[in-house]
Amino acid sequence: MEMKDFSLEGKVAWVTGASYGIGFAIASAFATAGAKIAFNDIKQELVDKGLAAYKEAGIEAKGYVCDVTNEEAVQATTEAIIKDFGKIDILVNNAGIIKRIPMLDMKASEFRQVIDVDLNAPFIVSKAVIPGMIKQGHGKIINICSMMSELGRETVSAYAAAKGGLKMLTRNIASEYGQYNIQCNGIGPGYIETPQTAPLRTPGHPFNEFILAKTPANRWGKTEDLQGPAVFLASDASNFVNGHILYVDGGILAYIGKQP
Ligand code: NAP
Ligand code: GCO
Repeated sequence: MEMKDFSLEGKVAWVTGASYGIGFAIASAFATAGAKIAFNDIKQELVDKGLAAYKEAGIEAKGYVCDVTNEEAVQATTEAIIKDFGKIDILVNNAGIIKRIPMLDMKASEFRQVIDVDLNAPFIVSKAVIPGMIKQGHGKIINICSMMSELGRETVSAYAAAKGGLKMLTRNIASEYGQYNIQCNGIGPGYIETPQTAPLRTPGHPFNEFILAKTPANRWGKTEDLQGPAVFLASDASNFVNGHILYVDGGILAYIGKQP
């Protein structure tokens, strides 16, 4: 093995929902490793915000307005990225939402909306990108899973169902397309400091104390903690890793939790 195996030089990566948060951190790490970056978000102003952030970080990224649940928009964006960059080597299905509502209070339409973004969309985007990966003889797909791919908790029934399904979609893409030298793996972040978890992190919030007690590292994760694992799964260094969910959680899944 050589260190160049971890390089993404000459690669083109599409990270969905990457104007900020985990997607932005992963795309930034890919750029540092040499990749060209395409990202999308659901609104032009978010894409513009992302472009400004990438520029400030010295990263030349191209942004696309695309709702990942819209199959036509995803197909058009896939074609636009391939027209602009010539290919897509790496896809990160990062875009996601959560609705924290007790199941009995959740409308079926709210449940379906979470499933649509967090599970149906990774199917739609992967389906659009895989044919090009087959044609070029290689590809990397990374699905952003969750602790909720393995665990449940109150108020996140839709999200857990979606992320559990995303774990199995990851394994199925690996099974169906591994023969074309396409590796599909997942990253399962623990509890990370991003806008999505901001409501849970207010000092003194019982959930904040709970997560600190459940995490051996005794801290919330930072988006930077996900960068190395993402580069590894996007690089040639992981060409024989397929269908694996890499949990980057500070040890939460291994730990019964600190005694109160
Ligand atoms: P975030 O801060 O809420 O960012 C999510 C991004 O996805 C936003 O840019 C959002 O745009 C975009 N998005 C949402 N729906 C979209 C759609 N239909 N089409 C295109 N873009 C869409 O979330 P995050 O914390 O960075 O999480 C990113 C991923 O990691 C998600 O899949 C999440 O489930 C997962 N995750 C997060 C944590 C954590 O602790 N933060 C842990 C495990 C897994 P808008 O701003 O317009 O909504
Ligand atoms: C929650 C949190 C989690 C994190 C993440 C954990 O409400 O429990 O939002 O779901 O977002 O998915 O891995």
